[in-house]
Amino acid sequence: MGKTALITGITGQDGSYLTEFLLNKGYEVHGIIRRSSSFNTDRIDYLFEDSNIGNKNLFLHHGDLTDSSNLNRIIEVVKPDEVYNLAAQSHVQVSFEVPEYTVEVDGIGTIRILDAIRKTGINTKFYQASTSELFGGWPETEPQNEKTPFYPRSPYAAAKLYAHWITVNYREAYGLFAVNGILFNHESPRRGMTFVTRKITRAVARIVHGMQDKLVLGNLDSKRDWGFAGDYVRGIWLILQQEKPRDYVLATGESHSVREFVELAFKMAGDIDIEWIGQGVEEIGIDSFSGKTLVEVNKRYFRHTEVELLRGDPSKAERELDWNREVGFKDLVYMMIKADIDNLILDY
Ligand code: NDP
Ligand code: GDR
Repeated sequence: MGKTALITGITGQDGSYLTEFLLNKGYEVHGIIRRSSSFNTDRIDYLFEDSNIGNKNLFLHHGDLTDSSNLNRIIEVVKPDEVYNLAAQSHVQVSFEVPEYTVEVDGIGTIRILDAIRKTGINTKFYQASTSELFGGWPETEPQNEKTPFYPRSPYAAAKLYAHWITVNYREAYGLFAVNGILFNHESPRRGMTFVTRKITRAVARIVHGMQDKLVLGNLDSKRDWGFAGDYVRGIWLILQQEKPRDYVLATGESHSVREFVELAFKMAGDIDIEWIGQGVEEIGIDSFSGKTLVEVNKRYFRHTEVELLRGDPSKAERELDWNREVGFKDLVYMMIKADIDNLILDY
């Protein structure tokens, strides 16, 4: 008999990759989706279209992390061997606008699931989607690892900090197999369009094809450790396969600025060299050949408190999980820009 997994956030970027990964491993996968006035299963629809999977090994349940009644019921009915808690209001900037909702979902939502597991007494392993945002991105702390002190810099990170520690607490207090994966940024062609990488690749594809004039961004100098989501869901699964419940950092160990990402995307999509002129909100990026302005800065995308520099140290995961990322930075940018160009051609 294969194992049964329950995934919250199955309709998100990571949820879709993890579902595909687990189905390929022979799991029966159950996912929790929110009721929505429009379809919200785009990222996993292709799995249902596969006649070997659809309606056989993949099942969806309506629910919400703000409602413990459904979580208790679903956990009782599904009796999962593994629970992956990926659901979240995951946008850092948006968390400044909806701080209370963010903690309700990302913080309290986590205890709702943990407590449902504890009360039902089901023997299951629990994975919590923890984040590099917990570190705060202070340059003197890089590369950040499992021992780096936390310093959350947003309502999102503060909510995730609670979720992180309550996961540790339920492990220690009740002996649950409950673990955190402290994941650095991971991206893909399925990344939400308002996160900076996808915002860039989508806009650059459109600009190069004459469908958009410019790309408007916030802080060009923040640095992130960007990996590929497909590599990270493999790491997530490995974390739950260990004998002992332990928390792990997953990262590439490399860091690049938003500015570098923009330059590479334009180069790959249209052989365009970007030249930067001016400073702060006055800074623009021009096509060095035509002189046309292609990038502008607008302070509305600046964060109240910024996480300046993230670069992770994945050596514990490499050593103990035998995990390594396969996709490097340039391949990731290429994969995303190519997919966005292909999407335009398909739409056309
Ligand atoms: P996404 O934003 O792509 O997906 C979030 C998922 O959560 C969606 O399925 C969304 O549903 C669901 N969701 C949101 N609110 C609720 C709610 N109230 N009840 C139930 N479900 C809800 O995130 P990612 O896939 O990128 O990330 C997965 C997890 O990993 C998140 O917890 C994120 O914070 C964390 N993380 C992500 C990193 C990254 O770089 N991607 C790095 C570190 C941590 P819907 O589709 O209906 O909106
Ligand atoms: P992040 O991702 O905040 O790291 O959180 P995001 O892509 O939103 O921002 C990365 C950096 O880019 C800067 N930036 C912009 N960001 C956005 N979204 N839009 C812009 O126009 C823009 N211009 C510059 C930001 O200031 C920031 O420094 C992601 C999410 O997936 C979290 O859920 C996850 O926990 C962390 O990664 C690890």
